[in-house]
Amino acid sequence: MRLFNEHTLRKVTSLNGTWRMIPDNENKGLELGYNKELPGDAKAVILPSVWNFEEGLFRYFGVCWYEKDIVTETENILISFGAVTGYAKVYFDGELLGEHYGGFSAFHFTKRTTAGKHRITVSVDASSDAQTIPLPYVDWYHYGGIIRDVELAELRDAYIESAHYEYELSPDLHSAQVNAVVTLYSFSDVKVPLEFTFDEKIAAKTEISLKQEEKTTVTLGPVKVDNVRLWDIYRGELYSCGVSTDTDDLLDRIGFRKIEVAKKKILLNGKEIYIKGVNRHEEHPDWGFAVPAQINKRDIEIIKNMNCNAIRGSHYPNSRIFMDMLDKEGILFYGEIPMWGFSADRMADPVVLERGLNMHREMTEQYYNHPSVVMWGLNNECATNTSEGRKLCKVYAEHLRKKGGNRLITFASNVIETDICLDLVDVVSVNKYIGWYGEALSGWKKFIPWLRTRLADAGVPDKPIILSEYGAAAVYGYTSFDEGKWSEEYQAKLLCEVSKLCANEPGIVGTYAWQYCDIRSENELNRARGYNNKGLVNEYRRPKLAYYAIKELYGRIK
Ligand code: ADA
Repeated sequence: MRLFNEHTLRKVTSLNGTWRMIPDNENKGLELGYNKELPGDAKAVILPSVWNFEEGLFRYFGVCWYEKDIVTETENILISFGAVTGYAKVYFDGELLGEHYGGFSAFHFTKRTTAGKHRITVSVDASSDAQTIPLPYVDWYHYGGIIRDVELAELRDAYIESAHYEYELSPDLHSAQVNAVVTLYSFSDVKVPLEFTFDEKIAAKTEISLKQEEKTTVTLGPVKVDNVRLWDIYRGELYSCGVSTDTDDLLDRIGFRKIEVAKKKILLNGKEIYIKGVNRHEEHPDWGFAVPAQINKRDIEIIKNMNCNAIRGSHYPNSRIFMDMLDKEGILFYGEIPMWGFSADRMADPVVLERGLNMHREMTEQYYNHPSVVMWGLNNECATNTSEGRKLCKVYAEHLRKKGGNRLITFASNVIETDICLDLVDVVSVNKYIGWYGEALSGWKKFIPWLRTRLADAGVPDKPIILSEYGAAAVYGYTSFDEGKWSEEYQAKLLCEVSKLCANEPGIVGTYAWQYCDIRSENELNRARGYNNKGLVNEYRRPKLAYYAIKELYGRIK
């Protein structure tokens, strides 16, 4: 689901709603023929959703099978999934159609078939091991399921798989040249007309020959845009654009903006900015990862109300509709893959490297046109102080520089003292929990100015620094005069003191408080209530004292 219609020509039907589902604890579904027909005791579930809220499945992290019967009117179809947590295998009338690994990005499969009744079956494996991303141990919950929209598109011979709008702004940022880079796929050898529309006007036209079962990429344009309305913080200036053949189309929106670093600063459209951010998990206690669009919208309202101008999508790609909303509201987004807490030996595993790279490929591909995405994160709190970590970071950074568009590159380091990857990025991001784990709150006063010394020692004196995580847990409703740990007072005090120190420190260009809302955590033993309680609002989005304190403070920072 997007915030606008992506198609007016292509016939798309939502496959959300009722499916049949059954857990497969022993992973014997294929042997038992689940791919052809699920057993009679499969139960009805409503998608998108996580299975953990179905009776008896709260702590189930294995395989589940889903099945739905569909009727098609054409021979060529495309089945798309917004996201399926873990490993998905998709069967069409019992035959394997394709597989996809990675829980937070979209994927699709095409099929040439006959018009009529068909069956789609999906096995979803949400288990984790030493080679999965994320690993078994994380500080959030491993929900399983088909967590984002499922759609069926009925196609003619050719369809538009993707369209990237690449633009170059003039040095004064007053005009731009835009090209549409379009990838098409065809079920047969055909010649199709192709049109690029920009801001409701036809910008370029051509005719292209497509080969059967092949992808073809063409560039259309450039179109010149004068008097550009720039996309900026709180100014979601968007231009509609689209490409179409005679039978298919793909519509989108872009925003013109320029993000760069210059001598310890981040510049947006040539002007210095200060990031007033929060970390946010796309999670809700009653919906898991299948957060309804209405809650996503409300989250943005609450975050904007707190005078934030930025969100870090910790720790995985968020839903497209959420990205559309950020584009419209003019909020900056920092996107990353769920590579959280990987040790050197895990990062040295070629399976991990390739899986992570593929997740980056999908994230850059799917987020390409979103102006709100200004920063890519390679990973979070990994062994970036080791040669294994450096090797992996180099591969990901190279990919992002080539394919990521005009975005800054970073990663969140919790080993800043010994990190050896700082030269690979545009912005140095630091996670630190002084005042919560270990050291006393007063430690921040030394730590913040020390960061600049550390960067100089690391040979990167001019890189801007962001505090990508800092915070303290507060159990919602627990208040106390003594400002003790777990109280709302202590949390508010810590967040404000640190945010203020950062705002007054030259070379620190922003903060992402940890975290927007309380989230359910795997780390039950160390987490009161089984939640990470460092939210500025609780899991039901009710404000704690820190919410008002940060709102007031961020309101004062220019
Ligand atoms: C880490 C991690 C977060 C969260 C946080 C905490 O920095 O990146 O996901 O677990 O610690 O609350 O301890």
